[in-house]
Amino acid sequence: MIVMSIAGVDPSGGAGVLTDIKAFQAIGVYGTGVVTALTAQNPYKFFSTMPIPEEYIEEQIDSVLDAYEVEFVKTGMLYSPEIIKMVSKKIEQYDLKAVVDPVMVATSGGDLTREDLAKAMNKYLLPKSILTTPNISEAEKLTDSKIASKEDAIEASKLIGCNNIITGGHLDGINTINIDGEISIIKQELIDTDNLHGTGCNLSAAITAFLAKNNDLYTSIEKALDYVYEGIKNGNYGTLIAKI
Ligand code: PXL
Repeated sequence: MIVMSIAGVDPSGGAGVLTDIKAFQAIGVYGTGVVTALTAQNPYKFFSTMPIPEEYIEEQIDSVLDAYEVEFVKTGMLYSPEIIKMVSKKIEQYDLKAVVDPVMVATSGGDLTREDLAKAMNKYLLPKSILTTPNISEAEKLTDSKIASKEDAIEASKLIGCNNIITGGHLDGINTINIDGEISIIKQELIDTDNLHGTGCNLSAAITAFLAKNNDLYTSIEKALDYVYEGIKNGNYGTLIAKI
């Protein structure tokens, strides 16, 4: 069971490819990591982004997949429409099952993308993906709508071009799941903490790992939501620590 993260590096280890690998490891699958960009940041402050050239991201993907059989991949910070296009080409080429975290802006306020990526994600990436995991503001960008209620989230989930979970951290803990057009709601208790850096990365990485362990999509989402909840509850140093 080898999975892949294609994402940016947060050197403080709370988000991005480093945290993805930790989640993969905690859940018991072997993680590989392709880097799309370096960032300089910590859980409280975002300093800057240094993107990796697109051809070099492609070379990293090819070099790993040249050696390893990978079925499930998770994407995080993709930074530009060109990178999104290239990654969607790779998904097709290697017949990958992709969980897409449609990262656009860091919780700390840093800009993780060169420009509005929603259009490129909708056009190239989501139609080839098995799941996307937007938070409320990402779902608003993907669907060009406003989400202020459970009903709004359900409507938005129907507009997104693949299976999705719209996470409810900013909607009273109401997670809206749409799998093959069937809507489910999983409501979670919100924990009063600012220890939330990397929650989105952890969720999509955990879903990917649970899928690789042969869970179906809904079960993988359920288990990953529990995993992240435990991580937030047990977190320290301003970031998540998962215990399973
Ligand atoms: O959670 C979004 C995210 C994704 N990828 C990287 C990040 C962040 C948020 O800080 O730093 C590299």
